[in-house]
Amino acid sequence: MPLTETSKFLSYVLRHAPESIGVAMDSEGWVSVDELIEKARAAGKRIDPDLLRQVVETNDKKRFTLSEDGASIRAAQGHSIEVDTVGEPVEPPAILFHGTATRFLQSILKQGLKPMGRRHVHLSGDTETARRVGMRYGVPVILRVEAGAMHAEGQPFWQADNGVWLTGAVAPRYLDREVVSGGEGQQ
Ligand code: HQG
Repeated sequence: MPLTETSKFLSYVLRHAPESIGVAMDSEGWVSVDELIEKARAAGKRIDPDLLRQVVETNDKKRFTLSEDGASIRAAQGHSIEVDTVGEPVEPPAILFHGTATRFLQSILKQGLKPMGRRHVHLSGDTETARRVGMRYGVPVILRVEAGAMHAEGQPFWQADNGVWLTGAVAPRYLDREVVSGGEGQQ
């Protein structure tokens, strides 16, 4: 399969539906590479170890993580199923960013950020990444998140294998619209 198609297939299986091909997943989201390849083939998707390694290495957002011994693979973040890929909470920087689309802004400023279809709210350490995330849904807008204050008040944060910051719902009082020069979300 082409790289992008393989990446999309892996995202679906590893984040949302391991049962769709009958592959076993442990409580931390890992599946056996050998079993994944075998079950994918049975489902009509040809993947081999080299292709898998290529997808892991070239993926623009480092969506997948291979275990140190190369025997297991998991999605770094973005899950909808209940797996613990994040380990222990860590202290976040004082400010993190969330990129969204202008059409969601009113609702977000009123209700706060919610995990929606995922296990966590996803936050970025920089505005450029946040802008790219927001662009997926329309005209992007960047929110500043007072992560340090949330953390000081007891809300846990985690960092995914690929650096993306994760937390639970973010109340509106921690959110501010990022004012940017040039209108492009660049710092
Ligand atoms: C919005 C991608 C209305 C939220 C990215 C977002 C990221 C609300 C959308 C990762 C809301 C959910 C995650 C509220 C949140 N009212 N809208 N109260 N609360 N929203 O895709 O953060 O390509 O589930 O702003 O790069 O956009 O999958 O989350 O627009 O890292 O690897 O609801 O997914 O990575 O959308 O993206 P998503 P996200 P991948």
